Amino acid sequence: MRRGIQQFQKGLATCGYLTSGRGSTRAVGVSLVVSFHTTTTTTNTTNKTSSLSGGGAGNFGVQAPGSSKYSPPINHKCIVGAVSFSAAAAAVSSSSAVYAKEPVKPEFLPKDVVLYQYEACPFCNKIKAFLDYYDVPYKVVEVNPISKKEIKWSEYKKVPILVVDGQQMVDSSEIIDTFSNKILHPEKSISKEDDTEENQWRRWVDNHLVHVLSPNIYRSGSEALESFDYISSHGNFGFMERKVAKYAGAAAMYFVSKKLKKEHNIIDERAALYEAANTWVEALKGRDFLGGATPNLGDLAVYGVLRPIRYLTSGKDMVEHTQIGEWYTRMEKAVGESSRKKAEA
Ligand SMILES: N[C@@H](CCC(=O)N[C@@H](CS)C(=O)NCC(=O)O)C(=O)O
Repeated sequence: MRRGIQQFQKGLATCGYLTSGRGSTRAVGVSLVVSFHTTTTTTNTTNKTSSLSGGGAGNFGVQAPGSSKYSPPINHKCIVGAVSFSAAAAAVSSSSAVYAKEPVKPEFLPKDVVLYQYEACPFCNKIKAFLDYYDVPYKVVEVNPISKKEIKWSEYKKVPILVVDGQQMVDSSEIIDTFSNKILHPEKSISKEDDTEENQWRRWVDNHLVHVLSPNIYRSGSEALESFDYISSHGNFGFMERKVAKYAGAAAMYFVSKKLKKEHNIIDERAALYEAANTWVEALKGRDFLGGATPNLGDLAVYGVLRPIRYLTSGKDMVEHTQIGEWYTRMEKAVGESSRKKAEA
């Protein structure tokens, strides 16, 4: 039983936006030991010790692409909130525009696409936004975060994993690179190294935006519970696992998020979220989408990682306190219904 609980708790801390890395938790309720990367935090109801040894889960100091201070997002750290941006609101173009999917040419469509995922994982949602927008039918295998038995066949132990006509693809940005070269422009391969505006913002998503999410969705006890309610009700958990996940996971991640905040010099997590949202709106420069009249991979990446939080308290706050709402609504319309259903029908 105890081993089961330990395994279970380890599973709780697996999602990148739960922990931003590999983690383990021990001893439900009374004490929680959470370790990830090189860092260990021990929390007890009466006693709390932590050793913060760096090796962070992310990179909060990345300047937004286009900003004069922008440099490639590698091992840069600075205080979130340092990026200033003009308050000039991006003029949103007429609401009469019709936003729709961009279906892939049938001859380029793969026959069989299977996504191994956690429903609430931001990286997995990035892939789903891409597949949905390009109307690529796909099946989903929800992975149990504790046993991971659904991906036992793979050496890669994270999600998303996308299997396209039998070929395994891993890492959300790599998957999108490979897959978009295959289905969108098979005649000309585009490298993710190309320093386009689209790629810069895709990197900003991976190196900055995803790391702002955890401190926000676990900001308070009630928000952590709300998040784990969502995660445990959408994930592939056994009956008991689901029950324990909600409370043990919420408690563990509440403490982890405080540590992440410290590690990344975040003073106010909501301010960091609002700033990221406004930075993104500024990047649009008045266009409907980063891609102009239609979304590009930058739009899909931002939309994908924000999708799991949009209707949580943090996502609602973000829309209420920033200008991102109109773009988000356009994205919802453009991406439309999930193409996942088609494969399952
Ligand atoms: N860079 C990867 C990150 C993937 C990732 O961290 N996935 C988390 C779920 S959100 C995971 O599977 N973690 C499992 C683990 O660390 O053991 C990507 O973009 O796909």
